[in-house]
Amino acid sequence: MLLRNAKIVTIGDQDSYGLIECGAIAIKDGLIDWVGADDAIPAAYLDGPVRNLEGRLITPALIDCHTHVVHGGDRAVEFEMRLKGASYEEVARAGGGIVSTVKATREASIEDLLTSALPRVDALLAEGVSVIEVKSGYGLDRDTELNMLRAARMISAHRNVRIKTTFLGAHAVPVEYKDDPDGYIDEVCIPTLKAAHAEGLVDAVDGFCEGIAFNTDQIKRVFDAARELGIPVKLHAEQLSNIGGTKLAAEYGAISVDHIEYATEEDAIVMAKAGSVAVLLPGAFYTLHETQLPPIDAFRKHGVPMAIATDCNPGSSPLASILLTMNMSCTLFRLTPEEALVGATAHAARALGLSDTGRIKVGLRADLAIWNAKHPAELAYRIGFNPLFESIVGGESIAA
Ligand code: DI6
Ligand code: FE
Repeated sequence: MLLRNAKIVTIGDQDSYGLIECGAIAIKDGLIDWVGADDAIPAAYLDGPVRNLEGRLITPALIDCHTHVVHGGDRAVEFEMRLKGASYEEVARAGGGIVSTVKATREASIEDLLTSALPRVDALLAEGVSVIEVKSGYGLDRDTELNMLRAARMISAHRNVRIKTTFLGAHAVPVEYKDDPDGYIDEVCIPTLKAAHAEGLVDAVDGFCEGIAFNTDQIKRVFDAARELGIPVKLHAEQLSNIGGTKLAAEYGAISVDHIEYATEEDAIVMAKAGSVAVLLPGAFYTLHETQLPPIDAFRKHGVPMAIATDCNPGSSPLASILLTMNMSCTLFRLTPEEALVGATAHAARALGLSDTGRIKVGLRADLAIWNAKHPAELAYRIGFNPLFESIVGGESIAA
């Protein structure tokens, strides 16, 4: 198939738009076979099916590289309680907070988990997303953590989307281990990681390194287990304070370090050395009324690739829009629209360890988004407006 008469945003190797004003893309066997100027199309491609895109914009399909779309229940009532003045303790005493999501997730069947995740997935797909990362971490017991990962993997049997699953057993301390987080790590988290890996369910291992979650020693034990199994690691770090998670993650060659509002320039330097991607999550920053900005200038200065993601979760980021995430990354974090688009494509791919998608380049998967837009900055610019015309995932066209 040949797509012609389009404005193409290839995302060049310099992490710039890489604009082709009037271009064409040839797709063969699900891969990009040729890309170039419309007036230089090799004759052979003109013999096959040709589509005239009438000047529309083509970008790499978007990638949401950090989500918790699989979970039970929601926390809308808690949201309302807090806005009526309830304190964190009152919310917790009323059974709210992360504990309530763990309870609802444990009560859900795999089918329930899948069914409740699909509308969130659909919202992302409607905006041109082709890859979604999904974390466990609301089960915090063996069976529920495994069910979360199984449900996540089932998504791609129901939708044309690629799913990457991340084991996040070290997300929170469950009530039954309230006074023994070390016991939880050693007796539940690590054995569950091994079981999930044995079932082939784990693409990466994550943790929440924070005062309210796990310290660096506890995360280190999880990372050692991951290393033994040969699984790449990533980490929720320095979201609310700086306790050294970024440096630990870099020591383990983390593919990404996520949140990192409280990271320092020194952290940026170790991330650059380790080749870790900085995953910025403006939805959580917005929801939590956070004021500490991630060290964007230090990431730029030291060449740390910046990705952005929704962090779609029922507590700190009930956000299922990658386009709004791009807008927030510009407005709240002062990314340029170009950085936002690279962050939701090429760098998001890298944060997942994927080298076959995220750019428009010969040999990569034909994962494309076609927009009713004239300039790529339009994608980050509008709020609550979706200009998607069509998605192409692995060469297969999906009408918007
Ligand atoms: N960071 C967060 O902000 C959330 N998890 C995490 O690792 C909070 C999750 C929740 O409140 O449900
Ligand atoms: Fe998260």
